[in-house]
Amino acid sequence: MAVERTLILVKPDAVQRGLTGEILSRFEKRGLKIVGAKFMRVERTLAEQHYAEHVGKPFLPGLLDFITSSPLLAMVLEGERAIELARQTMGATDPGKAAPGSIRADLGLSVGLNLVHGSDGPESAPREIALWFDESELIDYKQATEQWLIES
Ligand code: DAT
Ligand code: MG
Repeated sequence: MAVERTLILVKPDAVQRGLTGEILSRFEKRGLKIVGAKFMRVERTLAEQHYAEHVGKPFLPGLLDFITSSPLLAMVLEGERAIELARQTMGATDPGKAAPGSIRADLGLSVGLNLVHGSDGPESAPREIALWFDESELIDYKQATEQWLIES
């Protein structure tokens, strides 16, 4: 099976409600590893690029206002089938329709306040990761471990 990387955003509603650790923990418990993370207030231009696929949709202006309103935690997670696994762990966009046990079903309040973003496929994941992170901000676990073993 293929090891993949996916972009996860713990959105401002999750941060404000004190759910950052709970959400990160759920991804970690499913075996996904953190290869990059930053806590940041998002610039409007980055938010527009990130949500470019939604241009023309009525909810986009509100979504951009919300995502830029206060800091969020942006992360790159890695693992076998990470993209699909993360989407499953998050649950469907609408918390009311998300599978029980998923982050959005258990903790989400509404379609707009659904706590988390995750890349939706093999095309969007690398595009989104490149938007949010420089390659130098990401860990290569294999190389890092080997280097440590050599130096210790
Ligand atoms: P997802 O975040 O599950 O990939 P999406 O890409 O369709 O969902 O939409 C991006 C975000 O936009 C979503 O997490 C919340 C918001 N959104 C989507 N549809 C919406 C709607 N009908 N009303 C309000 N916000 C919406
Ligand atoms: Mg999406």
